[in-house]
Amino acid sequence: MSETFYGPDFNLLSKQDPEIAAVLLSELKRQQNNLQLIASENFTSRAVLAALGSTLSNKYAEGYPGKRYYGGCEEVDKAETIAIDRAKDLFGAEHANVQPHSGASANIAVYQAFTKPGDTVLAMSLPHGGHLTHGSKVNFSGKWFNIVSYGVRQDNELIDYDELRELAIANKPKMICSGATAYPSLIDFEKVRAICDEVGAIMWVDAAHFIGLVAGKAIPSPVPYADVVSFTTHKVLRGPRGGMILSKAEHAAAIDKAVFPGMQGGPIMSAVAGKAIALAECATPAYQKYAKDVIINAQALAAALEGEGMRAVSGGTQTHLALIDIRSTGVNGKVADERCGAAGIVLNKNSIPYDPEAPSVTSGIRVGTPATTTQGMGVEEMKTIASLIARAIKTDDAAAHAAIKSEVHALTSRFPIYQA
Ligand code: DSN
Repeated sequence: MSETFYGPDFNLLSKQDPEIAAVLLSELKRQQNNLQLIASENFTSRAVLAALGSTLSNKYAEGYPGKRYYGGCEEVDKAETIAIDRAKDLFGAEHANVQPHSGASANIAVYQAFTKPGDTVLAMSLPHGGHLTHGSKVNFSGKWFNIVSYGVRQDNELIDYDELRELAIANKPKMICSGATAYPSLIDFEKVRAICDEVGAIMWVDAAHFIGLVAGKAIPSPVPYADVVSFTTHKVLRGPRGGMILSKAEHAAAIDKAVFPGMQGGPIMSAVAGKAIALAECATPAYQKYAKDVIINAQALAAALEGEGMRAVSGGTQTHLALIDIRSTGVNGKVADERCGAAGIVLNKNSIPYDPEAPSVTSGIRVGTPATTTQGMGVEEMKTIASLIARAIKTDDAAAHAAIKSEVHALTSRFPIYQA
């Protein structure tokens, strides 16, 4: 069954390069047979996969539609123009750049468009959920910029907007960034805009995690408030791996120049076409229902994990992910991640706010529902998944993990993906 999913080209690949063909096949089976709860992953459509495997991959197209540095760009120009128009329509944005290869690339372009090395930027602290490119000391952002971090309050685990305002007034940042990898609540963009206006800072929203929920009209959009919104296209949004930037018209030239030639050369045109396809999919009523279901499922999963004696950080979730404090189980995040993996449940260990454990160990796990919701799972399955997670975490017995894995297989085979 799996072999036929890839189509006739897979037979060619199998003959030419059996080693890599085997990897493609076993990764397909891994995605089909395990529970995929990584909050930043999803199952993209076959139409998007078709674009990624197309001859658009062969084309160099440095520049922008109508202003390229290479000949023969008339067809890829159409794909990029369609992607730009769809992004502007879907998000009500004044400008869209669809070329960044990834979220990190998009963020390099944002820094470049609005700041110079050494400038002060206010961003969410990594241990409280910020992204790597929001000032990690081992990332370009932490090395080249003066990053001042804000976090969440210890009592309610929500962003402390008072602290954010005080830090903004004290440090006069060039840019204030909102967005996170492990923040289950909504961000108050109106409040952040007011703080940016008060101190004259650029408002940058890194919407990588939640932009798909915005696309599906399931949560409020940052686009009307922010100067610039960067994001990845492969999370809830369910497109190909890649990045994108939306901005106000006044910043269009700075963004485009920062992406090319500032940050990268030729765009990956097969991915640009895939982004266009995903954006059209996001504009459908079916996707809007999906986005709402993702949140309903995340809330059900968080509640069921609480029912198993664990604690949902900030009391639950308003998005696609939940951050779970698992200290009550006596097991740390690293061990929980390994035990769940042995049971066919793919999730990640994650620091919780004010975590006493090191980032390599952690006291928490992060669970997300974009992929299982794409499979068609609902609230009942979330309850089952919570129970499977709890059982997997609480035992170190290999036979017990094997038994849970069989139950995982039974569940995932009721919600098949990527069939021939
Ligand atoms: N690495 C990504 C995540 O999993 O959250 C950040 O975009």
